[in-house]
Amino acid sequence: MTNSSNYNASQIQVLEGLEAVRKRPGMYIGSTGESGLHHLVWEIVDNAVDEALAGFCDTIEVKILEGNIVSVTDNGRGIPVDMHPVTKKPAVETILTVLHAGGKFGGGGYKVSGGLHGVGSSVVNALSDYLKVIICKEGKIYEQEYSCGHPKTQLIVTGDTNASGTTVIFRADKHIFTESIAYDYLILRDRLKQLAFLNKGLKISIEDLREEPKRKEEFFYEGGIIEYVKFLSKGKEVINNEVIYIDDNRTIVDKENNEELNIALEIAMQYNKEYTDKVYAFTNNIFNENGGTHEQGFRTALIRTLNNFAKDKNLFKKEESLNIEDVKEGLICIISCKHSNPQFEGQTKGKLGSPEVKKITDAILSEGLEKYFLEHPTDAKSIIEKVISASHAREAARKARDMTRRKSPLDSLGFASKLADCRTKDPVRSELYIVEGDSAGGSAKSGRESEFQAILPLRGKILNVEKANLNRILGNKEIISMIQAVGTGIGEQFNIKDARYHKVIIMTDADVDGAHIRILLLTFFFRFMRPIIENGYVYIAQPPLYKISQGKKLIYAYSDSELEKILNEQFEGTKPSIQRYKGLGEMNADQLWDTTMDPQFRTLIKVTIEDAYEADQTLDRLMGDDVEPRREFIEQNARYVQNLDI
Ligand code: TTJ
Repeated sequence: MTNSSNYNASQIQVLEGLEAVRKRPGMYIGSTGESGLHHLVWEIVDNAVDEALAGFCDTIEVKILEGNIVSVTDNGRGIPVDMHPVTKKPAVETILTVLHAGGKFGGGGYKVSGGLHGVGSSVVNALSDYLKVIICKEGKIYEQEYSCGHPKTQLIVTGDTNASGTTVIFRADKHIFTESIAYDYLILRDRLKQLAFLNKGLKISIEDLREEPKRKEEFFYEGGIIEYVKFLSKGKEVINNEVIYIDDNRTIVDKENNEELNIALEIAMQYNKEYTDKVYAFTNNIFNENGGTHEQGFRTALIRTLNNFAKDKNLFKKEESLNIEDVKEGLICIISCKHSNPQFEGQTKGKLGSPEVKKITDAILSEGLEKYFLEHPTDAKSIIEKVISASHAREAARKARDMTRRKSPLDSLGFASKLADCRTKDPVRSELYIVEGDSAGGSAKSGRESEFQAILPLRGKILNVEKANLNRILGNKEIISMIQAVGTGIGEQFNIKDARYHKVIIMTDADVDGAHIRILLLTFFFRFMRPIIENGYVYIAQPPLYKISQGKKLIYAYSDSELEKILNEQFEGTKPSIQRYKGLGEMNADQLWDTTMDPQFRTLIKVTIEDAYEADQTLDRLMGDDVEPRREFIEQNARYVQNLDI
């Protein structure tokens, strides 16, 4: 009969299709390593997520069973089981055995998430030495088993049920995944959690039953990407308390293809006080690592809206304007686009190419942001202040860079740097002491080991400038000398390889001015040379507070409590002379060497990034208009204060 020969023909085609997958698995899942193995799970999960996106399912359960068998269950409508008129096979069997067949079955209701995604269940079947599908639908339970893509049983009814949904259970073929078929719980967990963030209201659970202790986590976010942003902002000081959330959608007709395009957009964003940004764009739940048209539309709209707002409110000084760097500083943002037919650039879906999305995102964001600013004036003010201050800092950095870029480090600025350099040119051994005051600088120069210790004296004057902002700090000769001495450059031009010293040691007086200089320097390093802190190159010297002497006996104390201890333990019953150092300048060269500079005996405190961040925050408060923070600062440092002349 012609029927049976037809059957054979299509069967052969099917076999060829899935054989191709087994021959070149990399073509379909990228690799047969760890990434490809986990890709199998994503191919199956994507089908369930599609059913959720279509509005028919709200729960997905993923289990890793003993032997690295994976089970994925949804509570959707169930894959169709009706006979396909041409292949004379149930739709589900066709979906699981014919390459790329997914989208063509199920009567048009079958939406495909990321373009090729969602049609890969036959690929998973081909690469699994065991696969079982269980469908609960219209009162019945259906089951079918496969091996390496071939049906091992017919689709059979195994019972009755009131439930509906689909379960796929599979084991990756170890002859294909020769490296390993063991799943990494954390890889699966992180992506499933992300999927839950990206699809609000969808419950996704993951359970690892392979060995003790068994693990189970459930993800469910009513707020969706709002909660994603909160999650990414955890532990950071936020600027707008409430996450800004904008969502809207458009239907347009693509005239070229005479096709209707549905585009839904969600944006959630929040600023924090840090300097880096996290702006992540997704299309149909796929992360677009290289952004694309949604991200471009977002950027132009964000820059334009914030500029307009600042102009309207007269917040710009002269010819100021904000650029992308300014408006992105400290921003955490999720852009999630759901598109009925997205186009990507390149093979990997790393970049959304669909041109219409740029305009749509631009329109939706600017509209939404303007509305938000009207309704949340306090947050709007905080945000605009933040981006303007980011812009000022960048402008200051640019000016400083221009100055430091000139050729001769010594006299190009019309002044000679006071740097007394060390002789060695080996940065690993070299130390730069940044010393407060000319007189201490003098002692340090005479006392140092000039082979590897360089001295840069700074004048204390900058510190009495109450409202020294970074602009002025960077206009300061001493700071410029310091940038030149360190050698790395600053800001975007910074290069750690150019560091001339692997120890940059801040040596200031133990008083309020000294504390202030230290904060200023740390803030400067934090903002413009952060990697030298991160690399552990910045230190704080610990000069002594007291000299205690009696006859030939001489001991230094570095704190009040230490003084007390020394007096009690070493000078009991005597009356030694106690000198309190008001500043480094009171020490002679030998004393400074012995107490603070001699690598054998000195104490250096390595500055952590947290210290520097703290300093940065303190400086912000000190530079503001409030008197209170300055008073607090002085009080906190009062133990160092000799002459309170502020
Ligand atoms: C197709 O259109 C008619 C109603 O059912 C639609 C469908 O296929 N739904 C569907 C597929 N829900 N869940 C799946 C699915 C779930 C898993 C876990 C694995 C696979 C391959 C599909």
